[in-house]
Order: sequence, then structure tokens, then C-alpha cells
Amino acid sequence: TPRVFSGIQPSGGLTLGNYLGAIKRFVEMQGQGFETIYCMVDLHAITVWQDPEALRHQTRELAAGYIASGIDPDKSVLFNQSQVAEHAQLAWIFNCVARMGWMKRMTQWKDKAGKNQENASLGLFAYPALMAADILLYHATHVPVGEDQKQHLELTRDIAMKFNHDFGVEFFPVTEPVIEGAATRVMSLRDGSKKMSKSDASDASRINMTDDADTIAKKIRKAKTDPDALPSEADGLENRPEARNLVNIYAALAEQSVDAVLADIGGRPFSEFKPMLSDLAVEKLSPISGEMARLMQQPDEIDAILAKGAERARTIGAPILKRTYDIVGMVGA
Ligand code: AQP
Repeated sequence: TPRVFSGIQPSGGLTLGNYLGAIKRFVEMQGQGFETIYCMVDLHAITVWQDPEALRHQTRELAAGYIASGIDPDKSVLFNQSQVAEHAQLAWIFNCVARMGWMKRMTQWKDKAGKNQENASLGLFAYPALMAADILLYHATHVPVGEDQKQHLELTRDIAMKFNHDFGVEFFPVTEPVIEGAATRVMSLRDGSKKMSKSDASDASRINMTDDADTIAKKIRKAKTDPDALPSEADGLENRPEARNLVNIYAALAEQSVDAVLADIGGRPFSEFKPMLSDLAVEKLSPISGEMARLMQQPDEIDAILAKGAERARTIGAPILKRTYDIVGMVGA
């Protein structure tokens, strides 16, 4: 069976971008003839500073978010990255396969390190090698992600191909990114040229999965738009990034095509469309946030689910790491 792997960083609260671009897709792939493995990538989160107590909370909350959104721990392997040491072990091998020049070209590195590269962590620089290890430890063939992760997945393919070539083996598969749907890149509510992000300084820029109905309505009411009415066809969204973003969000939440949404709402002003969007967002998100809150009352249960998931993940990953060590020439593998 083809294997799906993906992860999310517990580097803050889950956003609508993570939900539409990632989790919703993860749920759709579950039980569709794939073996699905989903992860809280805490080792990735600490590439930038995380307060230890906050990290623990965010990791459990992310697990609750996955489960509340429909990831079933019996159908999918759900676990926390640091509980399976093989991720870090394989990442070291890939640090020795990947080239400095490849890493330097990564736009996420350039964006996150900013002008102060000298002071960024070495882990932030090596981030894509750990991501390649996450995926290839399970010989995963399909990786559902948002648009922003496309470049990292290309690097994962480069690492797999270089490893296979250097050692003269056909061992690591060449992974396919799965970037689909109307919301592969959800933008900030305050700036249509910026990605909606957990770590944006402005809370008004994003919808958090834990926001209550009033907060969601208020953020959508205040979302930046232009003065024109909505178009009836998709080409009318050109050069209107904020309008496009809200329509994409609506389409993804309603599980309709953008064309079908515009056929319906074209000609309406934002003053009419925004309340429709908030009602839909609240309808879809409030059951999830309610269930997240309920699960967070039982952190021991969450920890037990993750421990069991880590055990299952290790059963798949450990033999692949062992084989990798053997190919590389490590005695005792
Ligand atoms: N705005 C987005 N639109 C669509 N997909 C998105 N994803 C993130 N933001 C959007 C997808 O969510 C998955 C997990 O992302 P991540 O936790 O690895 O980190 P990220 O991509 O860097 O997300 P954030 O929210 O912007 O986190 P911070 O602020 O900590 O960097 C990925 O599949 C991603 O594509």
C-alpha cells in the first residue's frame, strides 16, 4: 500500500491555514487505500525558540486538533516526532548527503533567518534534511502539504536521489507532493500577499482553530478587502489578492469549486459576503474547537494515544533506519 506521511509544527496554535492546507487533506486521505502517518514535529518547532511549557501545551493541543478534525488514531499512526529517535538519527545521515548550497537556496530559510543569518540556529538551516528524514524513514510516497512546503519536498527528492546514487542502491523512493484544493495557500487576513501563519505577530491576521464564534466573526469583518463587489467568474479575482483569499477560504470550507461559489455570490458586496463567510466558518470550525477543548481536559489520554502511535511508527521506521546504516557501512547495523 502507498504510504502517506505529513507533519505540523507545534510552534503555536493551529490556524485555518494549517487546517485547510494540511489537516483537512490528511483526513481525506485516511482510509482511501493509503497507510497514513501523521506527526507533531516538535524537533522542527525548536529550530526557533520555544518556551518548554508552551511547547508541551502546543504539542498536546495539536494532537487534540488532529483528532478533533477527524484523524482516527486507530486508522492513522499519530505520534510526536521526538518520541521516535530514528527521525533524528536518519536526519544526521541526510545532513551528510545534502549540500550547503541546496540549503542556502531554501526560501523558508531566507525568510525565517532574515537579515541575521549568523545568529539563526544551525537547526533552522538543516530543517529540510530533518523533514526529508521524517518522510523517508517510512519510505512514504505521498506527502500532502500546503504550497509553502513545495520547495522542501523537492529537496527531499534530491536527497533521496543523491543517497541512492552515492551508494548505488534503489533504496529511498522519490516522493510525490500532494498539493491540492482551493486552499493550498491561505493568506493573512490583513495582507493578501503574506501567508497566514501561526507565528505572525498580529493575531488579527489569522483565524485560530481555538477562536470562538465572536472572534471569528470579528476577524472576518475586519479582514482587508477592496471596495468592489465580488465577480461572477474566477478571472475577476485577478489582482485582487484579498478577495481571492476570502473566496478560496469559502470554497474550501464549503467543499465547492471557486467557480461554483462565484456563480452563487458574484455581484454581492463584501458587506453581504463576509457574514456568509463567518457563518460558514463558525459552522465548520466550532465543532472542532469544542472537541479540542474537551480532549484537552484529558491530557493523559492524549499522551497515551501518542505513546501508542510512536510504538507503531517505530515498528515501521526502525528497520528502514537499520538498513540505511548498513548501506552506509556502519558496523553493528
Ligand atoms: N497559510 C497556509 N495555507 C495553506 N497551508 C498552510 N500550511 C501552513 N500555513 C498554511 C501548511 O500546514 C502544514 C504545517 O505547517 P508547519 O507547521 O510545518 O509550518 P509552516 O508551514 O511554517 O506553518 P506556519 O503556520 O506558518 O508556522 P510557523 O509560523 O511556525 O512557521 C504544512 O503542510 C503547510 O504547508
